[in-house]
Order: sequence, then C-alpha cells, then structure tokens
Amino acid sequence: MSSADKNLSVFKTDGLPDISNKKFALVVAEWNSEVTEKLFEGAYQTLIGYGAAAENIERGNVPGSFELTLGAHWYAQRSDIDAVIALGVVIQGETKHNDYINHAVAQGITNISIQNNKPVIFGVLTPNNMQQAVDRAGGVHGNKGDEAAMTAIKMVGLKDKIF
Ligand code: DLZ
Repeated sequence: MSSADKNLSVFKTDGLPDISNKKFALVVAEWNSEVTEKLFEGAYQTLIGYGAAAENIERGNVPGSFELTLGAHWYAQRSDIDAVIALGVVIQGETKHNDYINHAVAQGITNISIQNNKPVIFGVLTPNNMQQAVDRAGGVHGNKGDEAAMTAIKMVGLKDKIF
C-alpha cells in the first residue's frame, strides 16, 4: 500500500457509495493557485482513490473565489453532473475584502446547492495567512481538498439513499 493509499484509508467508512458511474465537477479559483492546485490534486486523487473514473471528473478554472459561485452554478445545472466541488483560498488582508468574499461564496454555494438539489461542496480555505493555507493543503493539517471530495462522495451516496 502506498503512502497515498494509507492516507485515503484514514477516511474510509462503511457504506460509501459506488461512484464509478458518478460525475464530479471541480471548480478551482486561480487566486493563490500554488495552494488551490494542491487542493485540486487532493480532491482529484481522493475521487480516483474511491473509484471515480478519470473521464467522469471535469475541471473548470475561475479567476478568484468570488467567481466560484457562478462557476459551480453552471456545472450544477448540468443534469449529468452528480456533485460539484468548489476550491479556493481567501487569505485575510488588511481590509474586510476577504469577509465579503467568504460570506458571498458560502451563501452562494448554499443557495445553488439547494436550488439544484445537488451537493455543491464548500472547499474554500479562509486562513489568516499563507502558512495556514499551506498547512491545510497537503501540509501538517492535511488537505481540505481531500475532505471536500469525501464530503461530495458521502452526499452523493446519501442523495441516492433518499431519492
Ligand atoms: C480581489 C481578491 C483578493 C484581494 N483576494 C483574494 C483571495 O485571497 N482569494 C481569492 O480567491 N480571490 C481574491 N480576490 C479576487 C476575488 O475573488 C474576485 O476574483 C475579484 O474580486 C473579481 O470579482
């Protein structure tokens, strides 16, 4: 078992769904791309590790986290997509800019998830500084991209159970 497999097995719980035919869209913000690329990699590898087919994973880039909502909305409207994962990093600055972005994206993603009756996962880091972001994107605090993918998998399974 590779170290990557060992990391994935940490998340393994009973009753995860078969996702071999499920389709996922990953929307990735280009701001702080050195970190969002790590989030993407973590999310992608987790989906593959749990059985998603590479051809069933689509990626779309948006300029910044503020645009995640609309990018995710476009994917969520597609009937063939089962879940959307929005990945971004909004670092606290000297102004309240980050607060506005964070609240807008959190609310926006909640809204489109409900409107489209589909899991749309909030994979946005909201750290105080770049180090905190790096620590949570494959660093000492794990990778929030992995967690976002796991959340998507679990929600896809729950939806299948309910409907
Ligand atoms: C403008 C801006 C700033 C200051 N900081 C970030 C950030 O830390 N993370 C991020 O993803 N995006 C940032 N942006 C860009 C906004 O998300 C957005 O792209 C612009 O305000 C244009 O709508």
